[in-house]
Amino acid sequence: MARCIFHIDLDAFFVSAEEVLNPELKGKPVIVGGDPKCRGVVASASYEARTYGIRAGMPLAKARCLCPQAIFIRSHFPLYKDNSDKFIKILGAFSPHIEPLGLDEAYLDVTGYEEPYGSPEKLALAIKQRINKELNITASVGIATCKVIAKIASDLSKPDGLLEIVPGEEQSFLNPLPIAILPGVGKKTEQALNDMGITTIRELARLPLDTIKGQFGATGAVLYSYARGIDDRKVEMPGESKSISQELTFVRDTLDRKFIEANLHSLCQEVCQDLCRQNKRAKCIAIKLRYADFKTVTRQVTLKEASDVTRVVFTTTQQLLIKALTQQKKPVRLIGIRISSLVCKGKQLPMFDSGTKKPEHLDKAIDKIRSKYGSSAIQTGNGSSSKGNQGKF
Ligand code: DCP
Ligand code: CA
Repeated sequence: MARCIFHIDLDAFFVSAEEVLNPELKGKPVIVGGDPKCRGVVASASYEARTYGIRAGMPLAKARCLCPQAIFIRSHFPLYKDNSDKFIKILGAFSPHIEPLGLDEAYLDVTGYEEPYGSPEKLALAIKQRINKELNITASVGIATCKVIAKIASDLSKPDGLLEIVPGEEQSFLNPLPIAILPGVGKKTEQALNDMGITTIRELARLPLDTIKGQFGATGAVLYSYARGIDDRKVEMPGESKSISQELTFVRDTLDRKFIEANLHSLCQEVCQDLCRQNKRAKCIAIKLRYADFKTVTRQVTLKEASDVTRVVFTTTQQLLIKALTQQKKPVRLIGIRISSLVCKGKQLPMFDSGTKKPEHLDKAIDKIRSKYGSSAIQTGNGSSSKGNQGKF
């Protein structure tokens, strides 16, 4: 039996939440992200602001150039979290099979649950109405037999949309769409496919599996399926995090290695505290550097032994940093760290004492104190307060 999957996504979420508190904002170009005189990027733009070319992720200063009359608002995360919790609760009243993604979107497997409503479309309308009534925010819904098509359908239907791709229509729906719409096709993959003369999903779907796998490896195999509207992924509650990341944008671009290192150390402390809370260790460690010209590089290594020790993570990232800074001598705008390949503690313990016992105990104690009393409760020699806007990798 074909599945009935919904992808539900709140429209201009942060902006919409702000408009509920201040209805005068409605119908105006509104940008949530902060003061355009400060550094930072657009988190959410109202649909009116988007008509000026403003998009999420764009520097606030650029957004102000595009639309000087726009209203800029700082983010209020507790407000968004509250709305997000209510949103997920509403969805739970319609089907128990929910997979939340971020704060404002979710997949819902409603197979069988649509019957009392008469059709999937009527069920989707009931969900949209309920969200609108309780949150005063519009949502867009994509309906399809699998996740990837439901997601594309909701994106294309925005704002306040509803788009159903009925079983059997998947391929004809996908065919004319640009490849960049497929999840997994980032800028690099898009360029590589363009270089092969492929711009639409129709063209992508004509590529033999061997060719696409040879070019893009495992991602290629996934794209091969998606381009044919095949996606067997279940709707399920996400497991524990697969990676942990932190990043910060400096108030001023800098070439000062010691300063960058001190901030990197703070980020390492934070991700290691997170690791400790999750009772995990990480094997893969990466740094991200964004330069003043917005060129972004990442450097990554895999540890011989998984670790959750700040000192180990910091030393590793410090080496990556020094290498990157030696290769590119440009002022740095942003630094980030991501640790992945997380393993539960107890697994992959070192077979031999590698002589790191003492610092590990020390770091463990420091990490414990920090997770209980906060980052500033104790400082080590490398400690430094972060001078920038902190966020995720
Ligand atoms: N967000 C952010 N930074 C980004 C992208 C998003 O902080 N670069 C936040 C703000 C958004 C929220 O996540 O309101 C949801 O992201 P969406 O991509 O769903 O964007 P919106 O809900 O704002 O708009 P849309 O109507 O396109 O869904
Ligand atoms: Ca959204």
